[in-house]
Amino acid sequence: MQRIIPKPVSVEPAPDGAFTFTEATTIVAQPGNADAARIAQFLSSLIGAAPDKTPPRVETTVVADAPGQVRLVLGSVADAGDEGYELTIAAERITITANKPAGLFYGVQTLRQLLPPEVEYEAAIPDKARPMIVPAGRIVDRPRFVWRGAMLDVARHFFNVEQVKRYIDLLVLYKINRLHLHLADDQGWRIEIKSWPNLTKHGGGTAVGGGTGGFYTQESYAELVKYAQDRFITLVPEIDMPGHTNAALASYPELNCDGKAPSLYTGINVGFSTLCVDKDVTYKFIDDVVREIGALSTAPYFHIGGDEVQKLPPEQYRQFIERVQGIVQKNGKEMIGWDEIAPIKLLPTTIVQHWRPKGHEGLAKAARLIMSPANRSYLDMKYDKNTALGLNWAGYIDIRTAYDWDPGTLLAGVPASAVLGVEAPIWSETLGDMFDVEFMAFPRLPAIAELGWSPAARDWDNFSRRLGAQAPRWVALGVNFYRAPEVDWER
Ligand code: TNX
Repeated sequence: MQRIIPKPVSVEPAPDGAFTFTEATTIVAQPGNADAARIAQFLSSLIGAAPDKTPPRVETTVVADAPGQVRLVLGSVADAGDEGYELTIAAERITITANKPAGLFYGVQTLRQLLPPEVEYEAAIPDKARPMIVPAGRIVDRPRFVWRGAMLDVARHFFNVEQVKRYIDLLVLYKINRLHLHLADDQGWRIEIKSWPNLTKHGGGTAVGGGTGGFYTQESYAELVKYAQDRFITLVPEIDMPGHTNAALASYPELNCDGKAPSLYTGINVGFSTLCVDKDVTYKFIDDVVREIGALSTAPYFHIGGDEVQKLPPEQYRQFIERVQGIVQKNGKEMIGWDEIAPIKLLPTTIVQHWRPKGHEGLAKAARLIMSPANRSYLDMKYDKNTALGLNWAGYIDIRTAYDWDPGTLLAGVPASAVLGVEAPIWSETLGDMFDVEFMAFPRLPAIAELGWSPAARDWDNFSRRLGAQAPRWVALGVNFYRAPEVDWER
């Protein structure tokens, strides 16, 4: 019970007793609630995946309390908010109670970490079958922050629907609730825009190093939105502008000030491209893009990037961001931008995403902030000088560096109340497939997830023990993780 990541608010193991899953175990979902039924089904499939186990029957109607049940109850739990839960395990039954389905889902993720790793692997060796026992006790839990994010750069290298679903599957283990997708950059445009078809037809066809790229059709993006939503993750779309736009500029000559389309770009430089901010067609283009993507998302957010613009004087940059902020607002979304937008006049709903370790201008006045300092939370930074993958412009990030900081107090002058939470971005200049992504994300992603969920107190030795205990589960899931030398990995 003391191994859970992110660390729960309170864990009280009982002195003795345990619940045993048997053929007779049933999972009773809150009657009449489709989310609760889906979550019950998730738990049932998990148990059914272990060797020799049948998936427990799921009940979705009113069923009398009886021994041998796992009950998922929507009720009223004090101080649990929309995402908290209470998990009670006794010999007779397991009960998860929450105010909202998200809380039931997180309670199930906690229970999952108390189950043996065989539940993660359908093809586990049958003679390894063991009785499935969970120790008795009580866990009361709720998140510290509302924004517990990961980001995947699908522009530098493209990751297809199945790959993104796999990443989502791993994120839910650690109670992440936002997946920000960096959908366009110099090297590729990755989402179909029906009114500007050449963006993907031409601009989606390559990647860093000159691969074939790829893109999401609107239908496949909608499928991802749904897949994430069913797992209580909000997809946050980003179209970076006015810089990081070579793929768009290459696809439509009219977006360039000189009316000439540049070639597609497959290198890894930044800062050289910009939309033509003086042309009306640029704003028509942005409006179409925000409207079409906005219609596909259940998210109230639209991320406009806004980073690393080297080709515009500050005044032109300011005017551009203010105008785009209006377009995003008109389309019913809250704007998010990287921290270069902070000095500008922002709406109270606009969210600033802090990333530059030294870029603090204007942050103290931001009403809403996401913390993703590159020297702590950038999962594409190398672990140390020997890491083959990744970059090192923000330094090396070992596990302790990723873990040992506080998003609430990192920035002097920023009130804790303005901090929405944390995010762990993965930029993919050097990462070509999910094996690479997983190697950089694990084990640092769980560290950032804990900063987002758990109370502020940090204890490296305790965290490192809990992290080491995750290894058999990652092995069962086939996660290509880095066995960082500072952690004692369980076999
Ligand atoms: C900086 S983070 C960038 C990205 C790069 C990343 C590589 C940010 C807002 N801009 O364009 O991919 O560094 O670590």
